[in-house]
Amino acid sequence: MRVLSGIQPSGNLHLGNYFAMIKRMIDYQESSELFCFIANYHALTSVNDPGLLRQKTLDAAMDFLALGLDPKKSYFWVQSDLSEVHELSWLLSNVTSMGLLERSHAYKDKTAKGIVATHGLFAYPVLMAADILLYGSNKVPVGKDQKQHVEIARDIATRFNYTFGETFVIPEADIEIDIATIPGIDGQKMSKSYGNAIEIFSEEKALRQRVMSIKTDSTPVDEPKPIKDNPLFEIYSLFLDETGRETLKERFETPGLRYGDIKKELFGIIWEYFAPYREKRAEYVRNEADVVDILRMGANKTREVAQEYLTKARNNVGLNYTN
Ligand code: AQP
Repeated sequence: MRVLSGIQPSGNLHLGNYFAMIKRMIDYQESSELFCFIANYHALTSVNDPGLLRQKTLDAAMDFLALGLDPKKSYFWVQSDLSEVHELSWLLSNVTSMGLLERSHAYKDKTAKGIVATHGLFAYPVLMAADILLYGSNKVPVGKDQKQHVEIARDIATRFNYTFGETFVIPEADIEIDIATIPGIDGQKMSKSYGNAIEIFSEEKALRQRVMSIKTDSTPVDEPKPIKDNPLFEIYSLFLDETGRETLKERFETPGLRYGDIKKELFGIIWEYFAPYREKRAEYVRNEADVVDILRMGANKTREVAQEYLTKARNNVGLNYTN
């Protein structure tokens, strides 16, 4: 089985990215063929600072490697190293109706938040479909925000296969229900670009400050605290198993709990959880040239798979006019 997912280097990676996607991808390495890429073409829809894009691309690569992505076992590359994806994107564009793209929630949400409504942002789901279909992916582990995009990829693949004959694998989204949408410190979806993220590789002081500013309600100390729509409870729960979650729930429901104490505890848990990964990451930072080599080799290895699907698609639509 092929499992694929990507991440935009549009900022620093956060707990939402980690628990909904990165951690699950890394777990998949044991049982599947894993395809993982840094989506820098996609990031261009929101980043227009070249230095920042370069830096965040390398940062994301180091994050993934430190968190356990094994480039020998898996396919790991930077999206822009395989321009094949653009050719496929164009082929897919021609079986994609405007109506399908107009229904994209992500496009509507982003433009409502002030991101300029460019053609790139509008066509984002087509490029994402190309990312998925180019490698014959069966499963796409994502957070709930990306579910619709995977459904669009399925629609496009189905339409293409129907029009030009069997070409692509029809992929499916893989969403973990318990962690479908992880809230940020303001209770909205945690996002790199909304200024509400808890970053996994923050400095100690910045991390403490972030955790201490998680939004809480004004329930008096001597009353039970709500757990529903409570970002503090939800973020803390990410680090617990079922029994731990039950215990945390009881603590919230017992009068006397102080949010400030829970936040301090949570800071300690996050800091400890990522400690071994921080050390590994520091090694990659010291050896940046090795990271670049890993990415180049990853692109070469992945190109072979991309060529196979692209050639098939080119032939099936009739671009190969010598046949
Ligand atoms: N808050 C979240 N809860 C659950 N899943 C999340 N993901 C992101 N935020 C949450 C999942 O992380 C993966 C990578 O996301 P992405 O970088 O490709 O794009 P995104 O969904 O747009 O993430 P951000 O952080 O919100 O980035 P910006 O601010 O640049 O748009 C995806 O699987 C996503 O579902």
